[in-house]
Amino acid sequence: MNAQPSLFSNRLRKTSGSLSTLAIVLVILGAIAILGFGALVVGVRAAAPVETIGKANLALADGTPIGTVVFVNEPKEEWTVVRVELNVKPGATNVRSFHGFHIHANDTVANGIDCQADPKAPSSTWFVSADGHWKRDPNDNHGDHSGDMPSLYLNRDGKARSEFTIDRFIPGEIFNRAVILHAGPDNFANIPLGLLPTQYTANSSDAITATRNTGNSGDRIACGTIDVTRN
Ligand SMILES: [Cu+2]
Ligand SMILES: [Zn+2]
Repeated sequence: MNAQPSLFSNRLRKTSGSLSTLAIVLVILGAIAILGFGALVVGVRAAAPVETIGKANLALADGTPIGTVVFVNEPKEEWTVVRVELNVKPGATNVRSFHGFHIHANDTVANGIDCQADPKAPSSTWFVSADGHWKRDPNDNHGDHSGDMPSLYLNRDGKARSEFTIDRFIPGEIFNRAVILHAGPDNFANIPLGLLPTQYTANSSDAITATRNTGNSGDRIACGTIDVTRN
C-alpha cells in the first residue's frame, strides 16, 4: 500500500527536480541572451560613426568674449546642428536685430591669421584676417557659399540664442575656419536688378560683385576660430 504513494512521490520529486533543473538552465540561457544582446548593442554603438564637435568662442575687436557657437554632427540625419548663444554687453558694439553670420575661410596668411583686430583702427579693418566666406566652389555666389548660415537675431539686451540645422558641412570640414558676426543684416545677394520700377538699376559692377561675395552685411564685429574635437 505504501509502495505506490512512495513511488508516486518519488516520481513527483524527480519531476520537480528536473523542472528546477530546467528553470536553472532557462535562467542561465536567459542571462547569456541578455549579456549577448548587451554586447551586441555595445558593439553596434562602438561601430557607429564618430561624433565630431566644433566650437568657436566669439570675441569683439577688443577681445571681449561674447559667447559660443557649437557645431555637432548628426550622421544619421546627415546634417550639423548649430547652437549659438551670445551675450553682448549693451553699448559694447552696434547691436541691431539681424546680423550677417557666416563661416569665413581663414585660409590666406597674407591677410593675417585667425581673428585679428585693432579696436582703435577703423571697424572696416577688423577681422579681415579671417578672409572671405568659406566656399568649396569658387564660382558660388553669396547665399550658396558653404559657410553661409542663417542670420542671427540679437535682442535689444544684446542676447541671442539660436539653434538650427545645416547640411552644407560637417564639423570636421570647418576646423580652424572662423565664425564671423557682422554689424548689419545680410541681403543674401537677393537684390532685384533690372529696369522695372520695382527693381534696382546696377550702379557699378563692383557693387554687384561686393553683394555677390558678402551679402553686404557690413563690418565684422566679432570673430572666433573653430576648434574641432571628437567624442
Ligand atoms: Cu561674413
Ligand atoms: Zn557668403
